[in-house]
This record gives sequence, C-alpha cells and structure tokens, in this order.
Amino acid sequence: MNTLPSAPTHCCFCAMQCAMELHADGAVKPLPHPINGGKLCVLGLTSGELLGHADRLRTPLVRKGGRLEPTSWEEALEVAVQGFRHIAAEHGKNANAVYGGGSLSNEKAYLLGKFARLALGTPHVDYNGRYCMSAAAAAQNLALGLDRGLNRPLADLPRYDVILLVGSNAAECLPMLMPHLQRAKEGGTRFIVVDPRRTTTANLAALHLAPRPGTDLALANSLLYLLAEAQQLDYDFIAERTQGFEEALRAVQGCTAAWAAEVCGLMPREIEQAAQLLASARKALILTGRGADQNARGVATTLAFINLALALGAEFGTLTGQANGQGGREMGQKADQLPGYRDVEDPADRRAVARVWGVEPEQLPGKGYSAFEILQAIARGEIRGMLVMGANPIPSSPHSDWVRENLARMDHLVVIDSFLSETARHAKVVLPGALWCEEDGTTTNLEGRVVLRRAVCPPPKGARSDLEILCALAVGLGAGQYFRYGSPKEVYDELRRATKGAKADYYGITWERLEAGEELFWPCPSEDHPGTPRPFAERFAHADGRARFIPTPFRPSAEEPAAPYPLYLTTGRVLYHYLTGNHTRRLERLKKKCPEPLLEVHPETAQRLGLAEGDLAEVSSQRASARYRVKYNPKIRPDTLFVPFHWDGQQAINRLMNPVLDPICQMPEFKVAAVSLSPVAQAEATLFSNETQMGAKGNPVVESFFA
Ligand SMILES: Nc1nc2c(c(=O)[nH]1)N[C@H]1C(S)=C(S)[C@@H](COP(=O)(O)OP(=O)(O)OC[C@H]3O[C@@H](n4cnc5c(=O)[nH]c(N)nc54)[C@H](O)[C@@H]3O)O[C@H]1N2
Ligand SMILES: Nc1nc2c(c(=O)[nH]1)N[C@H]1C(S)=C(S)[C@@H](COP(=O)(O)OP(=O)(O)OC[C@H]3O[C@@H](n4cnc5c(=O)[nH]c(N)nc54)[C@H](O)[C@@H]3O)O[C@H]1N2
Ligand code: SF4
Ligand SMILES: [Mo]
Repeated sequence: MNTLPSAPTHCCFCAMQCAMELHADGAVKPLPHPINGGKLCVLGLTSGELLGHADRLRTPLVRKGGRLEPTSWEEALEVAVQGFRHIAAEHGKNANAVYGGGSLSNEKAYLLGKFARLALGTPHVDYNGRYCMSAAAAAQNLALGLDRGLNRPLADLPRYDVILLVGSNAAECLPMLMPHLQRAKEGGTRFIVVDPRRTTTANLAALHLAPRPGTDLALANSLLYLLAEAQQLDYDFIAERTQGFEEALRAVQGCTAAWAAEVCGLMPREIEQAAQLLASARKALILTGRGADQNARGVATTLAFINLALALGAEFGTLTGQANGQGGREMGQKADQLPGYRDVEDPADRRAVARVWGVEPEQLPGKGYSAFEILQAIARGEIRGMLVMGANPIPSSPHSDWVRENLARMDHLVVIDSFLSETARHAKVVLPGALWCEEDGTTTNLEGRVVLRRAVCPPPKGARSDLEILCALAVGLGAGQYFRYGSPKEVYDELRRATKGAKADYYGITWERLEAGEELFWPCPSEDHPGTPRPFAERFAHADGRARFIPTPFRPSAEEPAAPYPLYLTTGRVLYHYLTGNHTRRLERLKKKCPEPLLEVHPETAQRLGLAEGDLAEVSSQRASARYRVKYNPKIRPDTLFVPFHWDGQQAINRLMNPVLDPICQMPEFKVAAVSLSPVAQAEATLFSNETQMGAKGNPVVESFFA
C-alpha cells in the first residue's frame, strides 16, 4: 500500500466528492478543484476526526453464547466462511446474500459483486442505493437510455435561465453544490423549488411550491398539460430527438391546475405560475432529489419530470447522494447488473464479464433480489446467510423493527465495517474494515466524474482493508483463484477491462490519467478518449438516439392521512449528520451541533395539540410509535411532520415507515406515511434513547475491547 503522511483525497461523505488534503493526524485542508473551489462543508472539515477515533473496531468479533467476543482474524474468517459453506450445503447457494453500499469505492463495489457471483455463487447481491437512487436511475434508463445522474459538469449550471429543483435540500445535503447554484442565481437563473418545507435551499427560489408529500407526480403531469394547452412546448425538439410524445400527452389529459391543486394541496395559481416560469425559459433544467423519487411511485414521478423536460426541449438530471452513489450503481453490486451497467440477463454482457473473470458464462448467476426483497426473503427463511459491507440496513430500512427482528434471527450475518453499526450488533461475525483514506480507491461523483482518493495511512492495527478481507473470504470459500490482487489499482485495472465496451465504459480512464489530474467523465472507451462530460448533448443513449416519452398516469400514495392517522410524515436529512450516523454521531463537533433528532412541526399544528417548542411528542403510524422533541417550523406544511433518519434505537424514524415498494425499482416509500401526533406527559419524558450502539458505555459486549 502506498501511504504518505498527507495525501490528496476526496471527502468520504456526499456525492459532490470535494477535493481535500488529508493528513495522517486527521487534519483536513480543502483543495482547489472545479468541484468545490477550495472550500469544504462542515462534514468534510470534520471527516478527519474519524482517523484514530476511540470507537474504531480494532479486532474481529464472533458471537459466542449470545455475545460478540473479540477473537483472532483466523478464527473470525473461519467462522464467517464455514457459516456460508454450511448454508450453501444445506439450503443451496441462493440461501446466501450480499448487501453492499454506495459509500464503497468503485474497486470495493466491483469486488463485492464478483464475490457474490463467484465466491458465494448467489444471484442475491444488492446495495443500499436501492433505497436512494434506484427510482431516478430506472427512469433515466427507460427514458434517456442511460443513467448518469446529473449528466453534466457542475460548471454548466449557470447556463440555464430556469432551474426546477424537486425534492432536493442541497443546502444541507450537497452543501458545496450551493456555490454553483448561487452563481447561477447571480447570473440571472430563476429557481423553482418544490418541497413540503421551505428549506434553506428554497431561499434560492423565485417560486417555492410546498405540495403534500408524495404528490409530485400530479404536479408534473399538470405542468405538462398546462404547457401543452398553452402551445408552449418545443415541437422541433420533440420531433427531432424524442418518440412517444402523443401517448404521454394523452395520459395527462384533464390534469388541470385545479385538479393538481386539489391533489397536491396547492393553489391553482401557484401551479400556473410554475408553468409560466418554465415557459419563459430559453433553456430550463429540471433536477430531482430524494423528495421526488423516494416513494412507491418514484419511477413514474421521475419519468413525469423527464417528460416535462423533453416536451420543453429542456434538460433533466438527478442529484446523486452517496459518496460513490454513481459508481456504486455501475460496478455490479446491483441484483440485475454486472460491471459497466451490463445486464445480468443479457448473453453478450454475461460473456464479456465471464471472459474477464476467467469463467464460463453459465457460471454467472442470473438476476437476484433487490435490497428490500433480500430482507423479505430473510423473513421467509429463504435467505439464511448475508454479508453486509458498506451499509447499515437495520436503521435505514422501512419498518425497521421488523427488519431488526429478522436479521437478529437469521443463521449467519457477517458485517464488515470500521465502526460497530446497529446491524453489526446483531451479526455472528464482525470484521473490522478500513476507512476511505486507509486504502487507495476511485469514486465517481454526481457529475459522472471519476476521482482518485489516495490512502493517507494504513488501517489501524487489527483492522484490514476491505479488499483484503473479501479476498481472504474468497480463498476460504474455494474461489481464491479469482481473487488475486496486489493492490486496489489491480482491481481497478480489471474493472476497466470488465466495463470495456459497456454503457458505463471506464476502460480509457486509467489510474495514471487520474494520477495526472485529468478531468475524466465516463463513458471513456479508450486511453486517448477525452471522456464524456455531457452524454446527451447530441443524442440520447437509446439505439436510435431518441429519448422516450413514457406515459405516467397519476396514482396516490399507498397510505393517505385519515383518522386515526391524520397527518403526513416525511423524512430526510440534516446538515450535521450523515445517513444512519454510524460515523457522524461519533464526532463530537457534529454531535454538539445536533445531539438528537427533532420533530419539525408547524406551530399552528403544534399549538392545536398543546405542544410547545422543546416538548416531547409521540408520533405513531400503523407500524410503531416514537418520541421526539418538538421543533417549531413555520415553513413546513401544517399537515406534514418532518423527522431526520440519522438515529437509531427508539428514535429510528424508519420504525414508522411503510415498507411498500415501487413496482419497477423496488424503492421504499421513505417520504410518505400517515401518522398521529400527541403530547407525552412530563413523567414519561425520559423513556427513550437514540443511541443503542454508540461507544463502549452501557454496552457490556464491547467494553472488553474498547477499554
Ligand atoms: N448532511 C447530509 N448530507 C447528505 C446525506 C446525509 O445523510 N446528510 N445523505 C446523502 C445521500 S445518500 C443522499 S441520497 C442525499 C439526499 O439529498 P436530498 O434529496 O436533498 O435529501 P432529503 O433530506 O432526503 O430530501 C430532500 C427534501 O425533500 C423534501 N421532501 C420530503 N418529501 C417530499 C415530497 O414528497 N416531495 C418533494 N418534492 N419533496 C419532499 C424534504 O423536505 C427535504 O427537504 O444527500 C446526501 N448528502
Ligand atoms: N426514512 C428514511 N430512510 C432512508 C432514507 C430517507 O431519506 N429516509 N434515505 C435512504 C438513502 S438515500 C440511503 S443512501 C440509505 C443509506 O442506508 P445505509 O447504507 O444502510 O446507511 P449508511 O449509514 O450509509 O451505512 C453505511 C455503513 O457502512 C459503513 N461504511 C462506510 N464506508 C465503508 C467502507 O468503505 N467499507 C466498509 N466496510 N464499511 C463502510 C459505515 O460505517 C456504515 O455503518 O438510507 C435510506 N434510508
Ligand atoms: S459537500 Fe459533500 S463532499 Fe463536499 S465536503 Fe461537504 S459532505 Fe463532503
Ligand atoms: Mo442516498
């Protein structure tokens, strides 16, 4: 491993992938770079504190007599391997599964997919991106022929004179995107922001619409209808670059402003104003975030906004969230995909990957279950063993009490993580892995730009690099011949070859070009190719070069508020914490800023129920109840509550969420549930916690080795 006392790298948190210099002592300095212009947000600035953190896992753990006990690497790997072997022998290879993550580098994601298919021989490999980008990814694939997120460089943003931002709180979630958006605004771009809350991001907006959660589809359909009625579409663009317009238009007939206003809880005038603003644009851009796609109609909703963009001759992009959310979904850790976005059921794609892996195509399993379907198969007893790497599915999945029960009960759960996550607490084997800066690697940011993260130090004594761990497990499973690598670069070189000629072609993006600081966007088919910053500039990625309109008739949410659950609950993020908080809840600076999840509620709603700011309130859905301190937010819809999902234990908001899935991409409905709200008597006010697994305190199992 090539390590230095300090190294140029990129942040471990969001999909911006800001450039930074990291020192082995944890000091962080922003680097000048087109992504972040020499600045970092508070998460990036704090990230170095993960290095040398006291809670770091420094020895493998194996469950003995119900407790996780420290043990040797030899024993832990043996127990991990024997568990998978035993399950395969008793119940078949398909009874094992792999659950990956979008924080993993391209090399780790690639090797994890290969591990599932060749070492475990199971089709069931999927990842947390299923909960994140899968709706927008599926929609872009269907409509544009390719999913490459934002599909343009950040520097292009000021080119648009109107930007419609749907369900994205960039100010807290992609903080370093804000300077790009601000620059656009200063140059005259007018923003329309669609969010049930008037967030800091919405301060950009010339027009803010606050629809009911889960109703964006009705809004998009109505905007298309109104603009078509007013003959304000780009008919040349529709004729030259698309197909299927007439049918899509038929599907929105009757979607008047009055109808959409009724469905969305808006004023007809607000929808008409949005239509007029869009019509006034020479060039508009529509961008979607998780507010638009994390619901059981996420694909249809994203498609409806793509239809709108195509009809206007405007452009469309979606904002990826996780550090390597983009690369992570291209490298073959998805149930239906092989590296390079290859189709696991397409014979030519299978042959291409099998050739690089040195196996027969028949050896590659077919399509497996998606993330939540894996959890359902565990509940049925069909899947009995699982390797988790780069995810924390207990707190991040809907109906999480049910998920926890099933994972705790399964025969064999193995987790590779650098900190003991909620999921790891229920494992049979925990293997201490590396942080992002302890192993060289590449990621692909929200623009589709590939960046190189250099290791600044090796993993601490007792922990190992994730790549090394996967290779050791593969050896134990009898597949060692396919897992011989001397460095992350060797994995990357194989990955380039496996994606050669595929949609997400990395072949021309060599490690050396990245080291030399070249700005490279995939696809990049050869070493002298400049890469593709704007894949749809000339043609879309379908064989005929045309984008597809796809009809998107409106469907309501699975759960609508009605007595005894009269309010909407929606969920999302705050600036100071990241996803399930397994990293950020351990960082003092961030914890101090934001020690617990707050329930955002409109003051009118709160006062009607006798709730003052800071009071403890109970939120209940059909599935569970949880208690939070009340935060007045006069900028949220009075019929809607908002709770961030970064915490665990009793305050894990996913205990309440509805596990209904989008039929096309299997995205859960994270943005809509029907709930009730009530005050909690003072006497009961201490009966909750959000920190079941943090640190050594109060956890007898880990005290022995965290001391
Ligand atoms: N600080 C921080 N940054 C992060 C993350 C983090 O956890 N913390 N996570 C990263 C990841 S993985 C992701 S995917 C991104 C997510 O980034 P965003 O998509 O910006 O994040 P969210 O907060 O989930 O949702 C965005 C907004 O959607 C709104 N919303 C809720 N329901 C609806 C709805 O039905 N319709 C509409 N239009 N809006 C709705 C919420 O009020 C919220 O303001 O952030 C990334 N960056
Ligand atoms: N209610 C609700 N639920 C949601 C969402 C929401 O908006 N609302 N958003 C969803 C979204 S967008 C997402 S992306 C998911 C995220 O869901 P999860 O992926 O399940 O949550 P993370 O916190 O990202 O878990 C990552 C784990 O991997 C570990 N890790 C990080 N990097 C590495 C690495 O390089 N190697 C190894 N071995 N481990 C690593 C971390 O320590 C952490 O424990 O949550 C989803 N769940
Ligand atoms: S914007 Fe994202 S990538 Fe940049 S420093 Fe903040 S969390 Fe890290
Ligand atoms: Mo995400």
